[in-house]
Amino acid sequence: MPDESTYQRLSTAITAGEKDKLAAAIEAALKGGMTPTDIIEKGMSPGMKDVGEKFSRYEIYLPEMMLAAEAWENAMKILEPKLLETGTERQKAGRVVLGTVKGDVHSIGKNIVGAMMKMSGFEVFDLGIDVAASAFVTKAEETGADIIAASALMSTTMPQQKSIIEHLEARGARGKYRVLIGGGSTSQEWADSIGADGYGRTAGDAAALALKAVAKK
Ligand code: B12
Repeated sequence: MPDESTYQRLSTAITAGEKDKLAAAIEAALKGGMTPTDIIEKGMSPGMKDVGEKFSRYEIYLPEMMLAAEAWENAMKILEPKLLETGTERQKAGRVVLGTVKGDVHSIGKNIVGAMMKMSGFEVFDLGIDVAASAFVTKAEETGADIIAASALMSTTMPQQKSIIEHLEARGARGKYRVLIGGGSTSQEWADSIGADGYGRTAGDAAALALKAVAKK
């Protein structure tokens, strides 16, 4: 049975950037029957949110933020295969071109979005981080994708999501793809203002939105 102390252990290990403690807490949580999604969403994510808040209050600095990110990435080596195991074996739901926009190196949220989409049956073409708007469009054309999903964590990089839509329009291809956006400071209002097809607050939302988008297509 998941309990508060398990979530607390996971969160504290992220905040402290302690990768061995985090790995041990994850093993214990999995043994106790907690799902990988709950471990991520209810344990690790609140810890990472705390890291962001402490960073903006100058209580921690870049090296601490990097340690937290390292602990997270190490944890995903345990969790991602488990996430995919719980995914349904079904026909491909569709194709997604995924990436973090130009100027932005944040990969953690984007990677979870990719894992959740794979879990929902999508074929995911992950372009990585710092991806130019034109590269999203080129890859979508090349793979015959249904969806372009773009992550942006910073207020300075959000305009790149708009740039993807502008590139699609310039190539006369806007109608061919559903554009989903998410990450950090983005919002439904931002999605509406740039003419995106959907905004997701969490990776779970991202997968649900993607399924809805292909059903509509
Ligand atoms: C970890 C981290 C880093 C790590 C990233 C490591 C990595 N491999 O990703 C490192 C240390 C490298 C880093 C660097 C920097 N960072 Co940083 N970072 C963070 C931090 C603490 C956590 C981000 C994270 O991974 N969260 C956990 C994941 C799970 O959440 P998420 O990314 O939001 O993703 C979820 C949802 O948003 C959604 N989602 C995400 N993408 C998508 C896409 C779609 C399509 C959909 C539908 C949904 C979706 O699903 C995900 C899962 O639920 C945030 C704080 C914060 N609260 O976001 C700051 C933060 C984003 N960073 C910040 C800054 C300023 C920087 C630096 C400029 C610092 C510096 N001085 O160098 C550099 C940026 C360099 C660059 N050019 O990109 C600021 C940005 C401020 C702003 N609003 O513009 C933040 C907000 C911290 C702060 N409070 O000031 N960072």
